[in-house]
Amino acid sequence: MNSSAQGSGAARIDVAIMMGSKSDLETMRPAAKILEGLGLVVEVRVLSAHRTPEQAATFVREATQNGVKAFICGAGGAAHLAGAVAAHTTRPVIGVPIAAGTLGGFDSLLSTVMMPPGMPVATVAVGGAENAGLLAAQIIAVGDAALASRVEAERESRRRKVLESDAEVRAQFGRGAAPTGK
Ligand code: C2R
Repeated sequence: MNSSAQGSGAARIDVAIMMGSKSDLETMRPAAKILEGLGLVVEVRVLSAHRTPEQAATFVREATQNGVKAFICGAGGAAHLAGAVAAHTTRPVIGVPIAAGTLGGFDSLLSTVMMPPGMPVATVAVGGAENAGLLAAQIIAVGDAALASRVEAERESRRRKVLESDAEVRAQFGRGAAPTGK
């Protein structure tokens, strides 16, 4: 992870991953992991629309100027981070609702997804950081053939794992089972 603490500098960043609190980090880590595995450069920041509104807005504007291709924003509770980020950029913004507090994530899901017309936030499942990373990669891959083949290979490896599980389970039951010798 690129975890430069100040501004966004001149280094190439493909995807900015933001979260409202450090308490969101373990939920958000899979986004960074999948993106880095696909060869993309991420910058990961703890910045809050509520608690650090100015720093969050400055980061988004600077990252946009520096060519970031997508933002992923995770927040729990009254999750306004993704919407606030969308207000400062026209790059794609993907929201990850986080289950924090008493309502199990339904609060953050609605706060993230129910954006007004003109301000889209592509919202994944509660806790769906891995899908957020994959979605960002798929968006970027539209203009990047090498990345597109890495995304396709990743999809293929999931396909293969399911088919291996299928073969294993079929071997235990019914017509897929190995003959018992009776
Ligand atoms: P703490 O654990 O720091 O008390 O935060 C965070 O994302 C976290 O899930 C509790 C929850 O508050 C969320 N938070 C937001 C925003 N900033 C922090 N929803 C925001 O800007 O939307």
